[in-house]
Amino acid sequence: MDFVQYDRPRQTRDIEIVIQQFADGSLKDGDEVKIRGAVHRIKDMGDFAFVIIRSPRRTFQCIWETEDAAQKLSPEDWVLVDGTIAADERSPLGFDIRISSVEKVGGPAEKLPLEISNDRKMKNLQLETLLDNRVVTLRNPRIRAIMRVADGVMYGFRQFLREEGFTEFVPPKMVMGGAEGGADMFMVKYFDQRAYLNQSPQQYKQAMVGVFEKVFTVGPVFRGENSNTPRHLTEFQGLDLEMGFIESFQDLMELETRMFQYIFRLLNTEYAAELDLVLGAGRRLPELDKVPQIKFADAKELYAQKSGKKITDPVDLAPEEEKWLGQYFLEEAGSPLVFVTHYPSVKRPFYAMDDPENPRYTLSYDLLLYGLEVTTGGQRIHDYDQQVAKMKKRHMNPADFENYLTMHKYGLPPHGGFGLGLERIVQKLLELDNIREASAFPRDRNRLVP
Ligand code: AMO
Repeated sequence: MDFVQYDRPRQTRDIEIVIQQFADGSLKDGDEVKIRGAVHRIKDMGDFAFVIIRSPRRTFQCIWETEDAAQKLSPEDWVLVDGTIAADERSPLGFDIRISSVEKVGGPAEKLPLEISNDRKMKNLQLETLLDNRVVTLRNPRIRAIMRVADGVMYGFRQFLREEGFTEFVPPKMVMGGAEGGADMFMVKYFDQRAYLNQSPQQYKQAMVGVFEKVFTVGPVFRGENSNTPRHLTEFQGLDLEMGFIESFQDLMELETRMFQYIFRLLNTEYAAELDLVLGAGRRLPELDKVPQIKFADAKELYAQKSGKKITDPVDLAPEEEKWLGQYFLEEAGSPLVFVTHYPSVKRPFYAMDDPENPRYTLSYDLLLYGLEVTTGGQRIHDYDQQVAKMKKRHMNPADFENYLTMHKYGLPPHGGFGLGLERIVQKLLELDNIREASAFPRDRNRLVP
């Protein structure tokens, strides 16, 4: 019988290990090393060449004493390199690698349509061109650093919530209807009936409160947003959580503040190289200390008062108003985050709990990050009769929501939660003009490829 031999020692060829060993002194000038990666760029110097190799998190320089390097290798060749350490203080790693032999194990069948190693040329390209060629443009060090930061935000979200005692679950993506209003859902043919792509895990995260009390989920959320704006995708990654036994929706804002503190610190430490590449050398995210909160109605007043403009829409914040509020609290409180609380009931879904002190408003909030809404959250109605009454007040037929109401019928604790859009967070943290830059393979009104 054959068995899988899973514990044989493997040669990693990992440059990160070489760097560590050079730093701790176990590798020295002249020692043999083996590494792997993609050929990022070749600089032919006549009787030798600089070969820049790209590994998953960096690019580094090798020296190849050969006269025809550019004939033997081309950009995007995948190579196994044997060589020796050539200590050099001018090198960012403290050493280059002198190549003794190269084995090519993969490579392009055609010349690349873009010079992905040329940052200047890449910066001048239209976003659509970058997106059309995403399979290769994602390999550009700056662009892939954006995706690594997205990894960091998801990692921080999951890690933080686990430490807080939350359990991860996976909701279905194909559903019969929506909880957010249902207007902008994508329909799919489901055998001989209609199904929709879920526009939020809302119903499922609430139901899971009855199972695990504190839950979260990370996954795609679909919105048939017809508008092509710099902040909307038709498929985005939702970071959603829900928790039971809250005393008030203030508990949610406290949790979210600590969550952002955790994510910022994680990015500043473990993702520093990526922040250097995207924001500029040495730039880090601010230490979050005090995060302001303001009631929706007061925020409207404040904007009108300070900007001298009239309140046109009393129940919603326009993008310019969000931007202005973000700037105001950044200047006044030094905070990139501001919670806007007590949104008007008419603008919130049927599940939002109204404020008993003033039922025109809800116990809910939006969180702005540098002036863009990145979160919606709040306390939900957990009592069956109260939920049915609110539906009726809205001229909704509770019978149509029988499925949603099952959890209320059989009992839920007081609870609330919030949902964040991953790409919007990355967009704002990395100062990107367009949300599409924050998605590896964005989906919008006009884009279904690559
Ligand atoms: P909401 O609809 O506000 O709330 O969505 C939550 C967050 O998701 C992000 N977002 C988007 N990101 C990119 N493209 C879009 N088209 C898009 N739409 C929304 C935003 C937004 O803040 N169930 C509630 C959440 C809750 O109360 O728990 C909900 O879906 O960052």
